[in-house]
Amino acid sequence: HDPGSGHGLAVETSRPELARPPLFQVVLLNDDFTPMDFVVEVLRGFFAMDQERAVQVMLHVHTRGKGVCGVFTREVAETKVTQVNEYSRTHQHPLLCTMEKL
Ligand code: TYC
Repeated sequence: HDPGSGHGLAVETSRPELARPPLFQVVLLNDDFTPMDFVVEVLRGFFAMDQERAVQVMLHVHTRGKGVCGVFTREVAETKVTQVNEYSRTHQHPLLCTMEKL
């Protein structure tokens, strides 16, 4: 969109390709104590998963040891990790959330 400036010169003359920001996986780790239902609620509440997807991811983490909750830019990933870990500690569960650069 170029509204112009009234003197005939284009305001936007090129469309340089913007650099893509680095992406980070937010990862959930398994432990022996956090209840499965709590993990499902975390995946639904912080990562916008429906019940079926949240159970799938929870069971993947439970059986494989870790699993990806989502892929985000650095600041969003850091915020998710902090919020999930604070929420888990508030509820006295040892659930751990981390991030890994793609
Ligand atoms: N292993 C836990 C249990 O048997 C469930 C669990 C799943 C915990 C995923 C953490 O990230 C996790 N209650």
